[in-house]
Amino acid sequence: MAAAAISRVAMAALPEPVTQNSPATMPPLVPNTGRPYNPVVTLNGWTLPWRMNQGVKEFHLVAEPVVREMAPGFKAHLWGYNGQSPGPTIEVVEGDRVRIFVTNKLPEHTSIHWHGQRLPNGMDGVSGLTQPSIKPGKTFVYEFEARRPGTFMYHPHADEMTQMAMGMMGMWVTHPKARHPLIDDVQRDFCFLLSGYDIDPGSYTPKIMTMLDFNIWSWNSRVFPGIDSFNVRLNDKVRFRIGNLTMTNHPIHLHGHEFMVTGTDGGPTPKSARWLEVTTDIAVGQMRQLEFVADEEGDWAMHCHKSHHTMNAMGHNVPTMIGVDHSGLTRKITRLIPDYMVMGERGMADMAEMEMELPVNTAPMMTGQGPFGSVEMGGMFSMVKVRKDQKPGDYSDPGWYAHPPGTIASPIDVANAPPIVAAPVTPAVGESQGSGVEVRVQRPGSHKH
Ligand SMILES: [Cu+2]
Repeated sequence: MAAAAISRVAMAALPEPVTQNSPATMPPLVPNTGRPYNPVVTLNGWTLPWRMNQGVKEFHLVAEPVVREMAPGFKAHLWGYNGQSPGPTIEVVEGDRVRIFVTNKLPEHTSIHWHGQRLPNGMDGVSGLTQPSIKPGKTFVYEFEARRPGTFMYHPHADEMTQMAMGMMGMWVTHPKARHPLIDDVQRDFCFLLSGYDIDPGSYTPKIMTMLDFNIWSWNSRVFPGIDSFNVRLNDKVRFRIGNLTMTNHPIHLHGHEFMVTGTDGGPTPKSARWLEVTTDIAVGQMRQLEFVADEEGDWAMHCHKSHHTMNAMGHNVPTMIGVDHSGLTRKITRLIPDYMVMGERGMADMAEMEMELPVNTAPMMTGQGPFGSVEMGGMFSMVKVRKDQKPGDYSDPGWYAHPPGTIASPIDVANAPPIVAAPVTPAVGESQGSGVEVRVQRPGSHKH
């Protein structure tokens, strides 16, 4: 039998599938078998345990319908793996031989494509092209060597539109087997996937035919305020591995620090091709690896910079009402409908503050209580909490940042403020300081000497 062929004996006993029911961020899974590595932390997720079988790392993924809490009070009926959407992160080491059993408990066939991996063609998971689809109730086995270190993804390559719109995806991290010139050691290594859904307020199942108009923009199938913060110690080197399996690009923005993109799904980026940024666009099907030293204390926002992606389910047909005076109309309507309410006359911030009754299963459009009031965010928004006293390896939420006195933007008492001093006059371009000379354009040839 060829070395690359799957051992029929090994297949005889399937490893017990492990299931996770909590959407909480699980602590890193420190390896107790196989080669050592520094594990990642999956945002509002977990790493799949494995068993060693004669030198092969064996995992068991179960494709199945799941109920995912996307935020407190908002549950979605998705499809995922081993109890959650996204599925568990798979962590291996460069050079590991990996065997993954995939059991299909969905009502239709599926397959798994190992996005970004070097592997034998027949292990690539493209239903119909490289393998027959995995029919409901059946188990397939994939086996290959994790040939290069990096961050990868997994997702079905069978009825993709439906299965990815339903949340079937996961991350895969291959750690380097030794010190790698382009892969730095970090103290905190976070990973998560960007995923988008179209779930009407009050309903539970995503609309799978949606092409563009998604209304739920999530990180690992969670939306703010349901997304955990990234809690780190001051001066930690921090890495984010972010994969995009939505249907549009997401410019991911970090406050208070600059980062470098140190890797893509193609592997580590050469040092000469790295530059500092505070926002990096992650296109569909891409992975970006961001690294920075968290050397500024505080609660730093981190979010998608498309402002509609930091909101939860909303009616897209709401007209822009800024500057419209409804007072006369409202009075007339209130006579007929006592609860009538006008929205958006001064902007949409009121939406976050008013206690409007929501349908039973949804998340408010913009919400999240911060220490100073409503954060007016939703969707793809979280925080990096940098603290001096966060213990190494402690990922728990340290609470709100206590700002040193005098370091918070604050209101001033305009009435009792010193008199306004006129700003110094700045000469316009073409004017010399205070001369008041007007510049005239002369037509060529009209010079007189
Ligand atoms: Cu976005």
